[in-house]
Amino acid sequence: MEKTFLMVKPDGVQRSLIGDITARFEQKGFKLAGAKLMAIPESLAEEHYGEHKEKPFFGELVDFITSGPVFAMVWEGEGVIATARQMMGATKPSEAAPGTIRGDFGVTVGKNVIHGSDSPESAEREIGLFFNKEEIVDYQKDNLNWVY
Ligand code: RTP
Ligand code: MG
Repeated sequence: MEKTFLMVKPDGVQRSLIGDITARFEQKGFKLAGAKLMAIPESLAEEHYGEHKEKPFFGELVDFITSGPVFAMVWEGEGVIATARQMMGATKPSEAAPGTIRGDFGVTVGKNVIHGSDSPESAEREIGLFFNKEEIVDYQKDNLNWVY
């Protein structure tokens, strides 16, 4: 089954949004496969956001994502990579629709509450960067028979 990497960013953790954000993906019908609260080392932040290395905001982005704990998660489900991006909303909260996570909780692009993988390739790469194999749990969830 398809998996994606999602992360409540330091602003979301500080604003007590872990529960609300996690609930949205549970209620949608996706399955949590791994989760942990963690501090991101600078080297991991630089690797994770490597695609933005040349951008003017790269330094700020790395400083922000390492400024406090994040809540890292792996979620599983049919089409979860694209659907989670829809549920997150546009990168700029000012352009994110109401009802999306960034639309409901964010104000500025720098503190936009959540990260999500943007493709199957980045999902595989980011899950590998943040989680060991033993931290990803394979289990049955019977209520999902009513989702699929
Ligand atoms: P993310 O990677 O965090 O899930 O966000 P995203 O795919 O929606 O956006 P992306 O283009 O990958 O940008 C990564 C993060 O960089 C910050 N950003 N700041 N100051 C700026 O103009 C600017 N542009 C992007 C945002 O926090 C964005 O989430
Ligand atoms: Mg991105």
